[in-house]
Amino acid sequence: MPGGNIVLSCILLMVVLFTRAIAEDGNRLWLRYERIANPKVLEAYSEQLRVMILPGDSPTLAVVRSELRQGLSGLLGRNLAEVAGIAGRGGIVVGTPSSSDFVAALNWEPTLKPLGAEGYVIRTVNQGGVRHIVIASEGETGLLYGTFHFLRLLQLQEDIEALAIAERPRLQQRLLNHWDNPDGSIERGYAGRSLWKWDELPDQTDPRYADYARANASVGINGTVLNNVNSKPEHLNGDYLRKTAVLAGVFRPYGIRVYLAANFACPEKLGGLSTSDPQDPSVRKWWKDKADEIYAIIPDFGGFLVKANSEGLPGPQDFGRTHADGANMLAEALLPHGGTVIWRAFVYADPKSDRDRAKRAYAEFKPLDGKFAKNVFVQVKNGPVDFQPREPFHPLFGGLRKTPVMAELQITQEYMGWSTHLVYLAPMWKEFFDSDTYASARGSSVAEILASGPKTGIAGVANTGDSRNWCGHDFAQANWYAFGRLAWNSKLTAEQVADEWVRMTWGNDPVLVATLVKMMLGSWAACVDYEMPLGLHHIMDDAHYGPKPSRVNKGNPDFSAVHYHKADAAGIGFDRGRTGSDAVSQYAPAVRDRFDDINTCPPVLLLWFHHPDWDHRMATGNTVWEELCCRYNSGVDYVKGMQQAWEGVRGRVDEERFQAVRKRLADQVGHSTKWRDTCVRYFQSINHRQLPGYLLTP
Ligand code: GCW
Repeated sequence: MPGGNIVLSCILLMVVLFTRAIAEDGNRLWLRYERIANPKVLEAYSEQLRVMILPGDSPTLAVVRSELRQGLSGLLGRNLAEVAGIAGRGGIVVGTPSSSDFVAALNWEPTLKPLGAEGYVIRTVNQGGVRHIVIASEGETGLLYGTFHFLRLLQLQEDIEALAIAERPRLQQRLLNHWDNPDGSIERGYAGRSLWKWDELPDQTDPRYADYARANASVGINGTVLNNVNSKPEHLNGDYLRKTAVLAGVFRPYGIRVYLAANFACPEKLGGLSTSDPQDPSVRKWWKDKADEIYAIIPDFGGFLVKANSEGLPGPQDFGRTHADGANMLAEALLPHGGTVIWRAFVYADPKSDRDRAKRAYAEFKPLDGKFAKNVFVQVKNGPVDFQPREPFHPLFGGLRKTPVMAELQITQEYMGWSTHLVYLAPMWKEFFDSDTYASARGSSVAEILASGPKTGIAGVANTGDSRNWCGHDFAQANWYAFGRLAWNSKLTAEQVADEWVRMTWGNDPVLVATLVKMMLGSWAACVDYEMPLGLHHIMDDAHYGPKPSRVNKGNPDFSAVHYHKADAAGIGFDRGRTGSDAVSQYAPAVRDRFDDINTCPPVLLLWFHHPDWDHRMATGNTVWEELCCRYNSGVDYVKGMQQAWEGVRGRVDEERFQAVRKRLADQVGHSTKWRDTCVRYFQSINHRQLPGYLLTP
């Protein structure tokens, strides 16, 4: 019967469309706004949230309105009426003292002013027996952040009966650094191609640009460096600037400023000058003109990020000048426009200057402390080598006392299993923030140092790409989220952040939440253990993915694994103590002494700072060799444990993401096993010790 076929086809089509509409491909990140399943919570919220008062229609307010509508209709399953005034119905009021009469009448300026344009309050206000929730700020960006905070409370199903929240970011500049190239590739990117479609810009804008900005705003990220620090001069030509201006326009309502990585040789490469010497008047003029050109089309341009005299990039030293000379020249060009120079300290000159690469950045930058212009940041990676699974904090934190220092964290997992391994990085970042530099008697943790002084900031090397779920691994989204949350407030715990992220991304089912949070919290320590335990570092292969402890580079020790682990028949580890490379002396005396003494050096950094005998007994009672084997093995066991735990949540999460994560966990088990076996066998071939029984099974 033909009619029957048509009906059947229609039904099939609807099924297909419906399934696609609810596709759980991770694209919605932590902003899913699923309808609240708990009837009690839903009822309480519905009671409280009847109307919405949000006067004004600036671009940022339009974003606030759309977010509130989308969030509330999703979470509550109904739309809130937007009304002009309170009329006996409780609701939500959003405004600055100038956009909203209601807010102005509250006379909250004394509270709002110190919170600044990005800070906000969320308070329950009782008026005439009716309760309202007021989100107020001095600035519209603050309203946007407050709105996301409020929606987060609902996503977490928090009690919203009597709210009294006041927030402000601890750091001013909270940036993502994209290592994206003009050809669409991403250096160390594992989630597809670049989000920026340079060939389509400026005429076409991908809807994902706004989605990207929205996700960043939801965690308080307020700036983005669009291009790779290994920067091509063309990024500053007129064509690219016009494309950049379009992106800046999309991001602006979300409180996000655009920055560009600048190639120091631009005056020669783009401008046709015969030099890029920062002392040359024509070079200085070239940069001033370039800054004027940029600000004419991007009035809120953030500034330049510069990698100079590092890994083959040009820089002021090519002309016999210092990093400060180079940075200050750019600072001078940006200053009239309010722009910032972010100058990277990731340099490791010539191994002949010092065999220990970990010391070279400090050696170059410490003497320049106090010589940088006011609108310059020095951007320092968390550790002194290069985003290794675990490093001690970089001695420039605390070392640079008169220079604003911005921390650079790596969200993309260059050395930690790319987007194949589940590795939640917040515990690592917390360890870094909490490290005491002893730079002064009080307030000397890395977090406190970052937050002090007139200019403060942090950057994270982005892990985003054009894959549907943004980050490749569904759990890698947690690192983007955690970076933003900790940049806003480094006092949050890794557990709190994981808990929030899991609830918003996967659901509020308590079994699910407990399982996923537990998996995440131990995953970084496990990765350190199965890759480079006890302070081992730089023993990976060329791709920075697999193990290669046997790697030798005769020409350059910086690229030799054997140079970093120094395993020999007697022992293992890089002696950086006072009688070794003396890297410890770049730290304040209290830190130096702690690292220098093998008995007080944290065991997790033992082989970073010392070269103990294989039979040296550790606090655990194990010898170094036993401890090393044990760590390698327990790292792999942890991954197997995650795999098992994940099987246990089947049915509690959607099948699509369940399978995607399941596949990656299987790969991670295989790959962590490869790390363990390669490294343990390699070291055994050097020390000829027995393998422990648990590693003997085939
Ligand atoms: O970690 C290393 C990476 C390079 C990177 C460099 C840097 C952008 O392997 O890919 O280049 O650090 O941070 O400049």
